[in-house]
Amino acid sequence: MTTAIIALGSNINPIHNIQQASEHLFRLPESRVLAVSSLYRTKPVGYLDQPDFINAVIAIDTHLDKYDLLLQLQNIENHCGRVRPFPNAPRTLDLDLIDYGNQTNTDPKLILPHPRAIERAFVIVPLAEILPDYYLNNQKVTEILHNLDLTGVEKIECV
Ligand code: PH2
Ligand code: MG
Ligand code: MG
Repeated sequence: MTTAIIALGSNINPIHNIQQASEHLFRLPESRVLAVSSLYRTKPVGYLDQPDFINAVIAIDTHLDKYDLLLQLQNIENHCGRVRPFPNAPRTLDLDLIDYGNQTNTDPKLILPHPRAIERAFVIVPLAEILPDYYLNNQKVTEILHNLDLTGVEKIECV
């Protein structure tokens, strides 16, 4: 069994899409959901001229190989109608594999841990909510959180 961390993001019909995606994650083969974060409304990072995102993080235990898991995540993205008109365009659903059992992978198709995760409050805040003691890039999540600017990341109390 390997623990994997999955970041969910959407800024087109986002609450619906994130809920759909989490239902799919509960049905992943050879896997079991360990924890689901709250939903967070977040200001776009990078390309700014787009709607706010909804972000969340889900932790699973899985027997799937990391590439099989990646394929499953891509299938869920496609099922939820992901289109990529241009880089960083608003997205119906983005599922990023953030970490897989603390393994390092340098294959450009699947870099692990996710190279930008530790800079992104929209990933670290929900991760810290569910697994504060987890280590990402050999750093405790609460310590990563401590060094981040958390503006623009707001927990949704009630959907
Ligand atoms: N995803 C991006 C780029 N910028 N900003 C927020 N707030 N949330 C995201 O999920 C996000 C982003 C690329 O995947
Ligand atoms: Mg992404
Ligand atoms: Mg992605």
